[in-house]
Amino acid sequence: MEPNFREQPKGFATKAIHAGQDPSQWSSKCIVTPISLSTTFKQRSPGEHEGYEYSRSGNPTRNVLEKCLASLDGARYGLTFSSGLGAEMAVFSMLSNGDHVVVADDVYGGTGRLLRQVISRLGIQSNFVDPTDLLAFESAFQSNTKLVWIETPTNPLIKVADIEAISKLCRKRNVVLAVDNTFLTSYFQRPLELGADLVCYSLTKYMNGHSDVVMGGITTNSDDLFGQLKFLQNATGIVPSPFDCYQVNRGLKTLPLRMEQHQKSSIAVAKFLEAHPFVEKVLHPALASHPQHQLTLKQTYGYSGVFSFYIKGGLRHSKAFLQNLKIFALAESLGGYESLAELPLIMTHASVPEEEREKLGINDSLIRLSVGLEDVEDLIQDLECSLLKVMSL
Ligand code: P1T
Repeated sequence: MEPNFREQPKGFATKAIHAGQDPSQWSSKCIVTPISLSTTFKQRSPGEHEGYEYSRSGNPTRNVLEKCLASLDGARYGLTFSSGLGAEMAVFSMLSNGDHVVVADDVYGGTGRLLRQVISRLGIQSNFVDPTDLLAFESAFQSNTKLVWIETPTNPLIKVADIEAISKLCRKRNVVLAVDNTFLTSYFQRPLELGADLVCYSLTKYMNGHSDVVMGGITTNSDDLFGQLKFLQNATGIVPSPFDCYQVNRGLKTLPLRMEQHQKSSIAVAKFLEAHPFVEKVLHPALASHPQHQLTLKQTYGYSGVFSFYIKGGLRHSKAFLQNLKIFALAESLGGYESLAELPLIMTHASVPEEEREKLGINDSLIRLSVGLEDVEDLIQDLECSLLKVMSL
């Protein structure tokens, strides 16, 4: 039986193709957004210009992408940054010495590293709490808490947090809620609809979808947050290049098609793994075995291609499994058309403190897959052959 997610309203694909792209904004009326390479723009008189003055503060190609991103999230504003972590740096830079952040305990390793090893030096402390335990989450709030940062689903343990419930906790206390929506994209989850204040992305992943750009993005409906972030984008200089903006804008045109196929293939792969004797456990929210399966169906419009599983045996087995794969490449990242597999313990989450990793279950048997757009029969066969090899070790 196929999972019964929230129904996607009509119109998303049209927005992905047309929002922000109006040809009449270009003197040549070109249909495809041009790559505007000029770093500077001629002014009529000092301080008087046509909307652009210097490419760090605003660029025509970037502007198209930012409008399209905003539209896909149903947001008033969109902003782009030189990487996902760059976007996070802008969000954390809104805080001041003495402020406090409540963070989901399972987040991308680089997000934890940024908070633990960089932002903490500015006198901003963070508490890492399980976002699926609302009571524990609420009790982590302090009088100086200014920001809540969650990923849902989380990387790499695929825990699903209740965005609406957490947004109510934040609203009561006037705390900003930021949701990292990298794993699901605007197509499968729109956190602003559920009460979030900021939606953050590593656009490097599904939104671009072709593993050839590193970029971050933020969308919001708040005039105040947009104003602060727009200022920080320019003042800190964490901006993407016009060529990269062109690529991501192009990638968005096929987002719905790609995500539909990622969803189909990842569910088929997850079901195959769940039935396999050498697999201990599969963490995939579209499967009924996932602890937040019902919440997932209520909150999201579908599921992407990234999920994790525990293989039987130890490090010897997980390493051999990854090395024997022929189609899945052993590599970090996710969300491209190509399938990837990795060991978070040693790769993407190596910077998480050891005791924290043990507590969470990021161990030597945890494998994360990013199911790509190859023929799913070939992907399943690849996994099956590799599992067969390691079973006999
Ligand atoms: O890599 P960058 O564009 O800077 O994005 C950082 C980031 C932010 N949020 C999430 C949920 C992420 O997964 C990432 C980057 N993640 C990987 C590179 C990875 O393999 O998990």
